[in-house]
Parts: sequence; structure tokens; C-alpha cells
Amino acid sequence: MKTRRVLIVVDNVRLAESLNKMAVQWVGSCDVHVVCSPLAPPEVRRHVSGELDLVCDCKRILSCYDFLFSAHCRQIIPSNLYSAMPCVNIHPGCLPETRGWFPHVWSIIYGLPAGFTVHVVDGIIDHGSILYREEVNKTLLDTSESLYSRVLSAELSWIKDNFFRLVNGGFSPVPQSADGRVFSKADFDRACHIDLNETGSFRDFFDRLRALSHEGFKNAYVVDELSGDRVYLQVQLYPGSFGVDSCEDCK
Ligand code: 0FX
Repeated sequence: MKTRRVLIVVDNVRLAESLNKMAVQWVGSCDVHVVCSPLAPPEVRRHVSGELDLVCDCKRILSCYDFLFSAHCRQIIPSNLYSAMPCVNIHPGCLPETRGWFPHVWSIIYGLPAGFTVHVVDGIIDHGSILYREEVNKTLLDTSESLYSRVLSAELSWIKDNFFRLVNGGFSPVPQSADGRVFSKADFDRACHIDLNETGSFRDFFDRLRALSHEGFKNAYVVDELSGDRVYLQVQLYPGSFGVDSCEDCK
């Protein structure tokens, strides 16, 4: 069988670091090149071997590669690429339930499944036929950060075990159903604004707050009515046994 020339486009730091290490180990069995798109955050560039613009470098990509794998690539894959070569995307959420931005956040807020989906790229975001979908468990102890980390670990473990099978066409595409919802960055920004006069159950508030708690990011906030300034908040959740304090400071 002819060795596939594979292009991985990755714009996520943790995935970039691990995929680059995997590609080194694959040398000899698979011809893989790991790059980022022009929209990648600066930290990603340390882990990849260059940058390719999926629009401007389209001709070059078509002549040098015969399979494209998008791993949280932020650039939209143009039709002249996905109509001429197999293009597959790994989405950090379960499709079709959570299309779009930060899927695990909506999994917590709306009680939807969390996980990842590997799908064929077509002209609509997170819409193409599904090649593989895996759910990860989520518990009441999860925040955005812990659930997201579990999803990334599951993605990497699957890629490590299944990449050759994927590039050699070993997964059958199953069309997505029309259900599900597309979550936008604007939806996330709206969820971040907590209206102090909003009423609801404490469970809804607890879920929303932990879904927006992610170290390093200022997400959820309330507005100080006097100054107009934002006050940011996030939760820390601790495990404990029934009736027993597990927090040393609480003793
Ligand atoms: O790379 P990625 O994990 O994924 C995002 C989208 O969720 C995904 O659907 C799309 N296919 C891909 C191209 O981009 O996103 P990130 O590295 O920007 O953010 C990682 C996590 O960090 C995010 O899931 C939640 C958290 N985060 C991120 C930002 C920018 C926050 O909590 N607040 C933020 O403002």
C-alpha cells in the first residue's frame, strides 16, 4: 500500500506538543507533517514544524499531501481542500449535540454528553459524517478545566491508537442527524455575564459557575452596580466523604 502523506494542522498547545512527539515515533511507518494555522496562539508554534495557511497555501497542500487531519485548527478548511482530498476534524465535543465553541462547557450547563468526535469535514462547521465518537464521564466534581483535560486526554489516546487506521480509511462515515445545536463564542460570552437579579435553581447556578471555572481564564462575572466594574468569580470543588471534611483548612 502506498504510504499516505499526512498533514496535521493543530492550533492547540497540549495537542501540538503530543502530536509532534507521536509524529516523531511514526517516522518510517507514516509520512506525517505537523503544522499550525496562522490563527494558532504563539505557544503552539514551539511544538510544530511550521505554519501553513489553508487558504493561501492550498495548492501546495494539495500537491504535497493526500490526507489532512485538523486538530482544533482555528482556520476554516476551504472547499477546494476538502473537495479534493480527505479532510478529517477532531472536535472536542459529542456531535451532533454540542457543535461549535467550548463544547464541554455546554455539556455541564445543559447536561449533555461530553467527549470527542472524529468527523469528515464538509462545508458546515462540525457537521460532516461521523467516523468515531467517544463519550467521557463527567461528575458533579467537574469544572470546565477538569472535564476539558479529560476530553483532551481521551482525544490523544484515541489518536495514538487509531491514527494509521484513520488515514487508511478504516472508519466508515455515518451521516450526522440534524439534531444538536451550534454554540458560538457569543453564547459563551453571554453565559459569562451573571445577572445578580436572575432567578433559578441553585443547581443551575452551580452548574453554570463550574462550567465557567477554568484556571487562567476570567470567565464568569457579575457587575458591581455602583462602579460598573466587573467582579470575576470561579469555583473550586473538593471531594469528600459523607459527613467528613476532607479539607485540611476546615478542621
Ligand atoms: O482548541 P480549543 O480546545 O477548541 C476550540 C473550540 O472549542 C473547538 O470547537 C474548535 N474546533 C477549536 C478550533 O477551538 O480551544 P482553546 O484552546 O481556545 O480553549 C481551551 C479551553 O480553555 C476551552 O475549552 C475553555 C477554556 N477557555 C478558553 C478561553 C479562550 C476559557 O475558559 N475561557 C476563554 O476565554
